[in-house]
Amino acid sequence: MYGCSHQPSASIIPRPQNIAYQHGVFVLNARTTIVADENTIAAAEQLRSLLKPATGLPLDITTERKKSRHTIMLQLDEQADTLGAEGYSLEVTPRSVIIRAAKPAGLFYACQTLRQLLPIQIYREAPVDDIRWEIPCVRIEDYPRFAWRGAMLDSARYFMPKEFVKKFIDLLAMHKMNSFHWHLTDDQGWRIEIKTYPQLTEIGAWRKESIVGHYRDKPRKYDGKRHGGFYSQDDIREIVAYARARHVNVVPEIEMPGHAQAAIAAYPELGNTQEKLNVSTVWGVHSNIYNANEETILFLQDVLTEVLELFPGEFIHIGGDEARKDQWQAGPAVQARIRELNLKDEHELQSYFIKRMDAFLTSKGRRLIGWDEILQGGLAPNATVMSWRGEKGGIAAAKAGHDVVMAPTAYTYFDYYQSRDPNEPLAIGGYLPLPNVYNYNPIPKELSVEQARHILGAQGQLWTEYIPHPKKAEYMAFPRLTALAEVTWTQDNHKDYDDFTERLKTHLKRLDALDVNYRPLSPK
Ligand code: TNX
Repeated sequence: MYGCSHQPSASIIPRPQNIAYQHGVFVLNARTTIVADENTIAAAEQLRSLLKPATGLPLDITTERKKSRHTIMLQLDEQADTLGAEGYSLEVTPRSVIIRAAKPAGLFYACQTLRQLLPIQIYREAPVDDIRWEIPCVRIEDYPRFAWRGAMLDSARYFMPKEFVKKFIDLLAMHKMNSFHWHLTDDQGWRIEIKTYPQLTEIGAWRKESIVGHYRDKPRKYDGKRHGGFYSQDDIREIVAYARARHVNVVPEIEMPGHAQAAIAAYPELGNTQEKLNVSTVWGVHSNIYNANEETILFLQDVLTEVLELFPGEFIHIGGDEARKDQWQAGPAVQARIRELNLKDEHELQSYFIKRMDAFLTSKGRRLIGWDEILQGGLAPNATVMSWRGEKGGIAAAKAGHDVVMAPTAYTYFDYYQSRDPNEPLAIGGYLPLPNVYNYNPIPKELSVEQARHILGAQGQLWTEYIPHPKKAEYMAFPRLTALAEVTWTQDNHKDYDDFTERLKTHLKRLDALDVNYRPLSPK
């Protein structure tokens, strides 16, 4: 056993691209120091605070490059950029740990790997007794396959408390995922404070009650309990900063022109009918969509102006999905607008609507992203497409030279059932067991190498119609999200489902330590 108790493999998820185990171990103890310079001091402090709770070790940080034993060295090194902006190398010998990356994100991911090389108790939040903090000697070179490795959380159908949003972001970062798509508005709730339009949250953030059971149940049942909540702009700044410190970009989604009933309930002039609407208490696709008046477009641009101040990331998601056109067809004002703008039909009007947002966001130096329905009636020039109704929309967009994020229902909808067990907790429907997620390849065969460069990556969707609280969100997200982490990080030829499930057994113990209510693995 060459003195190494961890041979031959540590259970790292997502699996690194290249990993070679060597003999021996590095032991983290009271003599260990972290060596940093002015470029890596922030990463060093972050590493110290990752290691401190469970080990209780003070771990001094020094900027002297002394060649002593027991050092963890962090180096930012432009030479390391062959491994890309998020790649890193990690070399563990009995004397030292050396981490190199071209950019801070790489250092961060190396530290995530280092944690996974340690005993699983490293994920505990208070000192663990009787443990030798051994790290097996390895050489790792690692970098992600895709730039967009994400998950979407729907905070609109059920309000998700701020503390859970942070926990979710932490879990993404631990899995080297870098994109948190935050669904903030929908028919059943508006969840982001907009100072110019206070009724969006005063009225739009609250609904009378919620469905109990499935919305197709007959008779439909309700809980009779008011539900709601929203994130103040301070909450959002806090969450965005929290994510940023973990190299997670937050992509806010403000839905338009459909899924707009909560906003129309708050400001009826945004709608198409004179009817007084409530914040919706049912699920499904609604007819109440924004009208396309100039005032409404300007209202949404005002909303986006506040959104841009809160979310510094490049991408802003404008929804675009499931906008039923019946009210536009029936509405004389909308029909007049279609004629005035010289458009063919309602699809072209939707396209016009999205193009206005695209031009607006582009003028502010940002990029619009929307669900694949934004292809209908013509894609806006700078738009990126999130392909959910299968991969067709994504393929068409990539062929037309647009960037794409893959989010197809068949592989990435974590609101679907995880097994056929009748005791599985209530879900929206569908069937998406763990191996199906794992075996997904976000690059469709139909694309040439050149076109495939437009596939930025993939993300998992946590729609919450049937997920009223964080514990159920964790149940639905895990372990499927760990599989998606490997889909988006690890090269396809390094993936192996059996090997993954072996590693997952250890990894689930880490999730236990983090109090994640994952779904247990099905027996083979
Ligand atoms: C479709 S996916 C929707 C959501 C629902 C989801 C439920 C998408 C862009 N729209 O509004 O929550 O199905 O699976």
